[in-house]
Amino acid sequence: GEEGSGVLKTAKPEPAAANNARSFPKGFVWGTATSAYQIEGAVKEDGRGVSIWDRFAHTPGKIFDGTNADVAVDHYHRYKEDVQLMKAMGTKAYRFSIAWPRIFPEGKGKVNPKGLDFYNRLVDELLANGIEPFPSLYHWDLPQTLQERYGGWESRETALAFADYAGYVTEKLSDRVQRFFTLNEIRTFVDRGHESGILAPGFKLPPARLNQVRHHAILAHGLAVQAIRAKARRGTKVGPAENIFAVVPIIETPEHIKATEIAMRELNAGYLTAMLEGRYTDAYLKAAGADAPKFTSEDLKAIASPINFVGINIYTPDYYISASNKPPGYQSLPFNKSHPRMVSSWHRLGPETLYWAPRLLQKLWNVKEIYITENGCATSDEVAKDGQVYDSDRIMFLRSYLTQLQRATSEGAPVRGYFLWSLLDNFEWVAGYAQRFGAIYVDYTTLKRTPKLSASFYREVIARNSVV
Ligand code: PSG
Repeated sequence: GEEGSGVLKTAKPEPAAANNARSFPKGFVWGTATSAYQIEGAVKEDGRGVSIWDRFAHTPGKIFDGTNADVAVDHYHRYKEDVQLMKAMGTKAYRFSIAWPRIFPEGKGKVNPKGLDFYNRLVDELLANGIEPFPSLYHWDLPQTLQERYGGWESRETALAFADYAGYVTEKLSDRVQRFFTLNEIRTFVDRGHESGILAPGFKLPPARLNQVRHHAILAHGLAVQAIRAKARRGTKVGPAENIFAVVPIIETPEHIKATEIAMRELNAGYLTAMLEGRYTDAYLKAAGADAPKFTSEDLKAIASPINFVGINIYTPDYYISASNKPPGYQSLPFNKSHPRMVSSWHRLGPETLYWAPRLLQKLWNVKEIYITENGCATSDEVAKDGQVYDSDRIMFLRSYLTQLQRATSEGAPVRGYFLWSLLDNFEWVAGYAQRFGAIYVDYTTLKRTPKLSASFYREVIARNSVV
């Protein structure tokens, strides 16, 4: 039959080279990633409840282009077409998120079976097409009721409700789903949603309350891991998908590498470090002082519940050098004005992040299984006269990052898979539809999908299991 459309239809992959120095390990998992609010649309269908993102996006002045994701790219109705597009690229895995307010419209209490049905259909469609589902249980769309009734992540109640929801989904899907991610990017929704307030729910909390929000979010992760274990069918695996500070020693000398190891542990102290060590670091607690979160040793035990893998979303670098003359021994480097930038204001080019993050996770915490749960970039894509989208800049970005990832796996870093953000152009949060991250272009008037040139590039990478 027809394989996809546009650029993908004409591209013929070369046979995989037998012994290519740029190869990835056998069985390496190649996938794409999306999230519910960013692609689904159908926000009022089949009993879905309201989320904090519906509320936020409908508040005038919050979204750059004044849009919302009521329709988004209509994935809720077009999921079958989208699965065919994944298949045409040769991907064998798909990371999506489950919308909590579709399952529990009020966050807890009464369940909505029709909401679950959508994910049942999606999972079945993926499996029928040889694509492994990797769902995340939370990608920022908190049920609005939990925000109003409990103050959202400011309350422990939200963490408890999340664990119940996670257990319920596990009970229903783990006959077909082997791997779950708990929460996507705790750092981003905590800091940007509750400190700068540019993401939902749009708060600017003082430090003590902000630290408590962060504690409840990592507690939610830990309690969900326990709930998933309790309800799992045999072989269910679970881990976080965190936006770590991706630190890089700008010069690879032993002292700068040492400094970067310390920086990695301390910068991520409120997130991955706590999850992997079951403690807040002394420096973290000292810096917080009287504003430190309130917690029990039971909390810390839950937060550090054993996980099967660590998912990391990686976009932008933080460069470090040693500063042995002043404790704690590391010093961040400011970016030169001319450092290569991507379209998103926060995004700078730093391919070495995909080498250093896995290496540091292995070195510091002996992590045995790592997924790159997101990597990609927005580019200024346009449809050319011939109907194609020639995103050579995205290809350059991906090639440079994947080359560094291959360096990591060739040295034995335990990276098992990579998910390109994103499958499709979609609702990019505060940027609305103004930033396109997809390997597949979406015309926002007709919702027609057109694979970009980068989709052909990615298909080549996958077919050869090698960065080319
Ligand atoms: C990721 C990284 C940064 C900011 C925002 C994100 N950073 O380094 O400053 S959001 C993340 C998210 C997904 C987004 C995608 C692109 O998980 O939903 O669409 O990355 O921003």
